[in-house]
Amino acid sequence: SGKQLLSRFHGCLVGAVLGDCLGSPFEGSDCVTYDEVERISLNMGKSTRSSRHRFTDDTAMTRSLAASLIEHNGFNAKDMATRFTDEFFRDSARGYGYNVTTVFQAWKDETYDDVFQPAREQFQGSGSYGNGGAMRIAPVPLFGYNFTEAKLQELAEQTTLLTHTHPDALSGAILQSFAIHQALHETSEVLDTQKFLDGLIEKMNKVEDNSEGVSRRPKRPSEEEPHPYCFKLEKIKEFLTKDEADTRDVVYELGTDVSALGSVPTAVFAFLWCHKERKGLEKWSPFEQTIIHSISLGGDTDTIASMAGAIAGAYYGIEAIPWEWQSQCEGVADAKKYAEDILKIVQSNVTAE
Ligand code: R7I
Ligand code: MG
Ligand code: MG
Ligand code: MG
Repeated sequence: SGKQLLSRFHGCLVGAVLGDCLGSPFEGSDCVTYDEVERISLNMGKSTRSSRHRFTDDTAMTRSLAASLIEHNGFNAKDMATRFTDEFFRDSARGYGYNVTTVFQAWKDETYDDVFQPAREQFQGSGSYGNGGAMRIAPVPLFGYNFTEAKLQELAEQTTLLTHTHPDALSGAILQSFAIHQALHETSEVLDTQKFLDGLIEKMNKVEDNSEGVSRRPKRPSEEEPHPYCFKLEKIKEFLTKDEADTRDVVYELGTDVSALGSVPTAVFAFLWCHKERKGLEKWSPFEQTIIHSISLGGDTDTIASMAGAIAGAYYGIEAIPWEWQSQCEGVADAKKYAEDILKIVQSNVTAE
């Protein structure tokens, strides 16, 4: 129903903001205990007013991406690039990745002549493999709620190519889009996590085979693992067959770094792992577990918690997200407005067809 869908759209973008805000105090640290997450990110026992959490670049770029899709009813490269850049120069102290800021500078200097060129020149021409494309992708699967797999992939690639051209960055953004898209469409109350992963593996196999990739997609240099995302999704399947997972094993196998390959599968894992009640997290709901567990893995905590939060929010809906958490985080009301505007477009596009 319409209401249920609005709840999922709200949940997705609010989940993304919350993960970013609550995860950012721990970005770059080692594994974090659940107690520390509760004390610092959740301000347990403290007044919430005085300790509002700021969002970082993850949310800043998500907002620009959403606003651009809404304004143009789809992808407009120059407009999206302009919004990313204006936002960066308006408020650059949001913890942006170091290299992506040179893309913003080049756009500004070259007056957005060829918006795709600066990203191609990153890292001596191999392109950034950072998770910056994936971290801001949530509006894409919302906007593409009724899209085919191929169309959703294309939109994810277009928005990512503005700053990240490395195949790993593209595939990471595509995987995160598929994960949110599946979560939005998932109606069973008890999730079949193996089936959820099989769905992602089937889609990512095609992506990684490169058979259906768009022509401008750069070829992946021959590497040890030809299907690195599918490989990690299989690892997640293994973890999920067990009752407990050692954090060090998860970090070792899946990663918690700023690369797309070392963080997007981890976010998918956190969502699926926390669908069941987990040791040490008994007092929390599955959505809450997802955020807390994501942060506890350490490393790129804002981004992993944000991506996991977006998937979880898309599945559990806004009702699953505690008001207390929402009120502590900057940008929640705006996230809801973006979700509503995107849903309106999705629904009017259906009527128009
Ligand atoms: O991907 P990006 O937008 O960064 C996002 C991350 C998130 O964690 C945010 O929360 C924020 O903290 O930053 O920005 P990029 O600058 O494109 O990539 C991030 C980092 O990944 C770079 O600064 C590099 O350290 C690393 N990196 C690479 N290193 C070597 N070779 C990305 N691509 C390469 C590469 O090809
Ligand atoms: Mg950040
Ligand atoms: Mg193959
Ligand atoms: Mg980060």
